Amino acid sequence: MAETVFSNFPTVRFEGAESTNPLCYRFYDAERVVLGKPLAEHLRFAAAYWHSFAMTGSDPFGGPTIQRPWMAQGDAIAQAKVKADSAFDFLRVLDIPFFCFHDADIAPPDDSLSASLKNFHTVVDYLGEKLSGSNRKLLWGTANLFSHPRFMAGASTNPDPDVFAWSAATVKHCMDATMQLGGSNYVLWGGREGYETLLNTNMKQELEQMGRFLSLVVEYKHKIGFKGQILVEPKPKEPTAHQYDFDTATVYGFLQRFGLQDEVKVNLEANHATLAGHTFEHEIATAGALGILGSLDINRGDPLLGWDTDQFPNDLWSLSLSMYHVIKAGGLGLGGCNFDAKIRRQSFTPEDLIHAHVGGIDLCARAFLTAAELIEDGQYDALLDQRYAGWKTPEAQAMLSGKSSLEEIAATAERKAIQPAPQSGRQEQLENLLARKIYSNPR
Ligand code: XUL
Ligand code: CO
Repeated sequence: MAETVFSNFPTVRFEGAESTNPLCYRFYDAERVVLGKPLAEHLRFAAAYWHSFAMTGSDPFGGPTIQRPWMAQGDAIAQAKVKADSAFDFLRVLDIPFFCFHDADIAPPDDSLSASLKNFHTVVDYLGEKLSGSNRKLLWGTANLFSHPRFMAGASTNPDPDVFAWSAATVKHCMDATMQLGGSNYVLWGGREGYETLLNTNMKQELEQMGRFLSLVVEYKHKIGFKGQILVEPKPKEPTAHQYDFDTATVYGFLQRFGLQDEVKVNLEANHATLAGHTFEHEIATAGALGILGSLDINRGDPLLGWDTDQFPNDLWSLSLSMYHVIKAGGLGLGGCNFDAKIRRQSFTPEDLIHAHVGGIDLCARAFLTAAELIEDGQYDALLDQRYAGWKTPEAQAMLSGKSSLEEIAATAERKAIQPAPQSGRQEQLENLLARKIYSNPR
């Protein structure tokens, strides 16, 4: 393999909680079997092409700061290939299986649709060569339908049907590429599917367009025999003031309206959850309860800034609860943990990128081990079961299953002169149970 900016870094290894080596895993022991399978299979870690190999650290106040040496090497396709070599070498350093990409991250877009698609397929074929014979895999592919000015008023929700058609063509080719590369999922984040002002927006029309677009995607998935999952990624705002895919509950309502609730799941992101006024664990528990948990975008926001800062995670409390709800939902299945997180503007060296991922991977692993211990220990689930134990009686079951009518329930309640007694919610006791697991090293 050609020399890359990561060539000098050895592969990061598991060394245990006592290790003081800053570039080792202290908790992520990929092979370790927990709850019946290796940690690597539970967590399915992925690096994000856009944050790790494409973005340059520019922000609204200043230009690029991050070293992307491939940008200076040859023509645009040659640069894309050096970038791909570097991305695969980065996966080698972290020793993680997956990556995720948008079309625009891997290949240079062009002004015409056909020229853009030609570039895209050239680099997809190159990625295919790199994947074959390696143990790397594609977690998901997606289309960038938000950066180019043509998408400024949305992609599928654009008032101009030609932008809808351009977006449909792009997604078709991105789905083809995802299938060609053996991807496990295809993701749709509604970048600019929303509005800045109601004054120029026909919301009924735009929602109709978005529903049709998603139905087309699902139809095409079946037509080509793609075995992966179709995932929608909720986000409440940014870039638009009001995004239609606000949160998991909103997306579920939308899926039901278009009859897609058994076809589409969600890709949940921590910073999107907090922007929606939720926690990451809330979104995961909601998706679990609705049966649509698909995959995770791991990151965090900064509560003092309040926008989508996409930082690497550091909150073990929230992540442990998140992993608890992942396990309770039956695990991530074809999904995984994608680091949709970017290093800060001042962290411009290749080594910074490795530190960031090592910390994130270790935190997720530790959170998963903590959640698994909480489950194996049994006390927490027992207390939760106890809280709902009353529902196990035949009378309560009849109320829940629809066997009892409202009048029957009323008559029984009056006859028995029921008198519900207050019960403790035990919040602090439960918090202590979790805290004990979190503040001691996992076994
Ligand atoms: C944007 C975001 C995207 C999606 C993929 O906030 O999270 O990177 O994950 O388009
Ligand atoms: Co994301």
